[in-house]
Amino acid sequence: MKINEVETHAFNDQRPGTSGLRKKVTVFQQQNYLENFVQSIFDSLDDYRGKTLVVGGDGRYYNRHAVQVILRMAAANGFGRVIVGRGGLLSTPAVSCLIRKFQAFGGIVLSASHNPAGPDGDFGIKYNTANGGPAPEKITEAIYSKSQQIQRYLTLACDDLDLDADGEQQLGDMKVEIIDPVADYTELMQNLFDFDRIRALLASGLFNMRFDAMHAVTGPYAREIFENRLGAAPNELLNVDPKEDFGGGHPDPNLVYAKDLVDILFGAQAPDFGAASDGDGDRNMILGRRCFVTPSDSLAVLAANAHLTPGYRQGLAGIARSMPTSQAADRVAERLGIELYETPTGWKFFGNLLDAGKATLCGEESFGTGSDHLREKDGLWAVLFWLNLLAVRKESVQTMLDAHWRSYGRNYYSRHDYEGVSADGAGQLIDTLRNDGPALQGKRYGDYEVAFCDDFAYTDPVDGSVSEKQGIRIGFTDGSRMVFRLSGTGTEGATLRLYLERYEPDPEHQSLDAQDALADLIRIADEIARIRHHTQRDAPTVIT
Ligand code: G16
Repeated sequence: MKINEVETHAFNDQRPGTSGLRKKVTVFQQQNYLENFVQSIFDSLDDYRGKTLVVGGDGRYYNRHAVQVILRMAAANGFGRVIVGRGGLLSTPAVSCLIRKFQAFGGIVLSASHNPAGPDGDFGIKYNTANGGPAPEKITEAIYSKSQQIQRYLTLACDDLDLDADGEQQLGDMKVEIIDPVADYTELMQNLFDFDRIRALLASGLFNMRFDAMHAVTGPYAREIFENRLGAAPNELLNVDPKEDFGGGHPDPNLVYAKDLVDILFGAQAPDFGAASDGDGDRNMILGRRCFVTPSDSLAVLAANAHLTPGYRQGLAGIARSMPTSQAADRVAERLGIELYETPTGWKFFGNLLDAGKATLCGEESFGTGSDHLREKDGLWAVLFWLNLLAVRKESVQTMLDAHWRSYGRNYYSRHDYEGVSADGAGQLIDTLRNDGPALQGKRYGDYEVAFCDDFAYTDPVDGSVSEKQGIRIGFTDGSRMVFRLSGTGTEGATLRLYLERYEPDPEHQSLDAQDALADLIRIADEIARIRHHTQRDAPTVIT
């Protein structure tokens, strides 16, 4: 089959963000835009000829087209085999699972995660390396650098392949293997958790759950795992048919965008357990009856109880969390006598710690939890982990949470997002804090005294690489914190994130609403950073 060398010109906006390249679909639809980025990925890699690539995405609009483009380009660039999920579908954790299981050279994930989809929505593309995890910064920077020099891309002149029939097809010298997107991932989950016990819990008649796939990629996974393997009733699963526009929704599993599920769990005759995942299946939200578990608390509870599951019975090597995630897990690590690692935002920063066996569990405040079973965060894994613990402890989610707080203290926590604000204003806010912040030390705001203010920098303990300017931290003498940073995943203007945290050791004061408990810090944050002035907004867009 003839290899075509197509002339092209660089686009200057192809620097990957927190998690790959995310743009509006209309940006990706520009002539050669997708092809340029795919060729830049290949041009930044060495020694992949004849090797295996895994390709799949969350099924959003443009997914199928992108898979066809990548297949032709992978063949023209000399890959030996590409494994593709049927219909072009693979959740992000499933891509990670397949890369590891089949010892692939790497993988390409097509997703803009929880961002809305459709012709006017977002699309994204991300490269994962042989360990199954997102490419580290040195590779994403190399991809960007190639994208700025690109003059040609390679492709094959041929028709689209049939993505819907399992089995092997030939594309030039390359094999394309279409596989069931769900099977290998399901097998991995079965090895980690006690499916018999969870099945018994679901069959007991005493326990009801709801899982909301939000019309995104976890639908088929949830059907196979919860319904077929664990015996959940069909009405316990919501929105399990993946749609190219996610049913017009915003598949971000949080209190705002998963409102239908939240209403069910906080309504009359609420079920015992609720959970949701996002567009590409790597995020999770955990709910109990009239109870919300923050992702930071979820990490801490999973870590404290991990020994109750088959997969983690041997104990944990260490715990890692992103810097803005609350310090609840730190207390668990301390009690377990294991190391706690604080990394910048972005799952890619956990990769080295997991590969080196330094951390077993990882978590982020952005509804991401995972472990060394993969190199991506994993939504359904977290749901199964909770179900396994509930099946063993035979307690409600709220009871488990209360017991955890009584034992370790409660880290009240909230994130306030100001989405789509002016990039200049948000940039000024951060610059001002960066310059003037250190002088805040010793200043008092009501009951709070500033202990330090810095711009978080991280030195990777495995390879020594340094990542700077990862968020402004203001710490107070009582251990409370606030963090300001700009999101690296938005596609419009800038998104300012404010993370707030206050520690409460006294069980008598652990049942406040988080916003009430954090009210003073919220006021102080505005006073210090002049949020309203810089964002021109009176209130955050999303509070979680
Ligand atoms: C991505 C990254 C996460 C990160 C999140 C939010 O998640 O994989 O590590 O925490 O974005 O990043 P930011 O605060 O920069 O917007 P996902 O689920 O969007 O791929």
